[in-house]
Amino acid sequence: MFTKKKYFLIGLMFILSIVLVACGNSETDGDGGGDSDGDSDGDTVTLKFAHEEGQGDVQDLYANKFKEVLEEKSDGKFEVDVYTAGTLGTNADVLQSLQTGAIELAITSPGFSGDVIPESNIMSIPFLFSDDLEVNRKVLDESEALYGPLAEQYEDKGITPFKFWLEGFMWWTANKEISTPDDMKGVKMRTMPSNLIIKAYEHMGASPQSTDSGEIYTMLQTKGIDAQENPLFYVYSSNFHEVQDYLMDSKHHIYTTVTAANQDFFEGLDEADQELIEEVVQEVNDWSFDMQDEQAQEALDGIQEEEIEVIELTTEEREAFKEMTLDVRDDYKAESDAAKEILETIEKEIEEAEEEVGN
Ligand code: 6CS
Repeated sequence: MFTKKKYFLIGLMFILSIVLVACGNSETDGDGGGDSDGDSDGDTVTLKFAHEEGQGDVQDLYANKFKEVLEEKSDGKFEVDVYTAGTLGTNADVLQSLQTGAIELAITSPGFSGDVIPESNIMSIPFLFSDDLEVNRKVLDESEALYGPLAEQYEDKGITPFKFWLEGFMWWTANKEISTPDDMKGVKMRTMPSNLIIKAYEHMGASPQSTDSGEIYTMLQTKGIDAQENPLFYVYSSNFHEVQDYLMDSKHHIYTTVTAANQDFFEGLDEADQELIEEVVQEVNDWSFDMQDEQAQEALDGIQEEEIEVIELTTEEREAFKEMTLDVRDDYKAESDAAKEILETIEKEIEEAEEEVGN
């Protein structure tokens, strides 16, 4: 559990990070407010790029690849500073900093933006996406629902979303086997804070609790929670396998996220720079699919060396959980006209992609 000393240290780190960001801004701004044009030193523009994971995790590899490619392709005009999780506050703080322009770029996940941009909860509906990652990759890359009405919702909140992408299937880890709705009853399941995720687990009979990612390990260890959901690479790098007995290949969901910019910053760039950034995001996105796959494979190999039982749910078992969560689709559609359009369109797109990729 977190002690007062830990809270004090975390608080201190957060205040320090805010001061650092503010100092960075004041070097070049002179306007005293949140900037949105990057810090420029002569001909070099320094961009702050924050993400939600630790060093060496999928988002960190993505952000560093972006840094490498953009710095090279812009001939040094852009310099990118990558900030890992926690260095600029919580994931909710990062989202807010992206909105205000205190940072220019971020990887921000719907699990954290769902209550700010309710339509982004489309990504949090379990059993919506395919159990074929190639199908999901195609949908995330090309979807009219995502790059039309959903993108508009991000823009209304001051964010330009470039690309939605995936970090692998979500797996359950738990201190008991979970393969039937009966097994799920009353399980204290840790989730990200989005309301829709919490509702979905309530429908499954669990007792969901949202906590900050930094608290998951200790809460599992002290039995404050029984289970959690995350992609394999994250289970492994966070050492959840040390404090859990079962790993369920449930394919109940994919972990999706979005690479985005502060809108004022992006729209303030000239056309050539906008195109360059979009080109680099697309290149890194294409690269990230195999990268996340390799990370998942390495993690599974590592986890299997430990004392943890791996359970693969059958199609029928997965179907039973899916049935229990269908109501959240209605809740999502009731959110707004845009939400209704997004869900109805993406359901069709997933079906079409299943046919195309399957053939
Ligand atoms: O479960 C979480 O909170 C985290 N999971 C991942 C894969 N990325 C960031 C997030 O903090």
